[in-house]
Amino acid sequence: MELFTYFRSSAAYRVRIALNLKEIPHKLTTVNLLKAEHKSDAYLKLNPQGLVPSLKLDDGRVINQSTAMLEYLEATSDSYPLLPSNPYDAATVREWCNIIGNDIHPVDNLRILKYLTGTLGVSEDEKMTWYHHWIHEGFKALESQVKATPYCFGNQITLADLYLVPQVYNALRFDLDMANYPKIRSIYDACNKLEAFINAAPENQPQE
Ligand SMILES: N[C@@H](CCC(=O)N[C@@H](CS)C(=O)NCC(=O)O)C(=O)O
Repeated sequence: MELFTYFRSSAAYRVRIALNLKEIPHKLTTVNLLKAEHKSDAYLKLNPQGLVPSLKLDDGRVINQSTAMLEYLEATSDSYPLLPSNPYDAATVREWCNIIGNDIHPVDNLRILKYLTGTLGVSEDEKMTWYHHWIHEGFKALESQVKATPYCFGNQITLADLYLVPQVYNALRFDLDMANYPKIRSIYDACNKLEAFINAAPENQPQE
């Protein structure tokens, strides 16, 4: 498989962790967002939305949208299940993934922030207020539900951890005060002791 990725893309980061945990052989190809490589004709043929990541399967077929990739990997790989077997528990894990993937990440994404400051003329301070606000909204709900024993859903790593770690990484990069989220912080620290998470981290990716 070939994952088109960018070191700071949290959607790509989720998939990098899954590929590592499941030990699926893959190649990483950098799409540099700062150089607008995601808007190139070649990349748009792969991903018409011009967003990272994109996953090319061994037979050449392509999957876009990180959630679709994670579901595909979960359905096609027997190794390292990332959802609890009980359907209600699996729904709970998906619920937590969606708080991040559907309700935090889309409104705090690079193109939204650029639209705020560029098209709408919002100041840098106002942009950061927006950014922090939407993370706090989601993290408050997550903090009240996740188990943190030591991972989101107990002692099984689940998809929820794959969504949470990149989002926390991002929050810390933008100086979000994590004082009210001790469980989220401890899950982040527990996951980051594992090789699959360490190898997927932005600082361990090529930037070009
Ligand atoms: N829902 C998409 C989101 C993809 C996405 O927003 N990717 C970001 C990086 S994390 C991106 O490519 N941003 C480029 C831009 O905003 O111009 C997914 O989960 O794959």
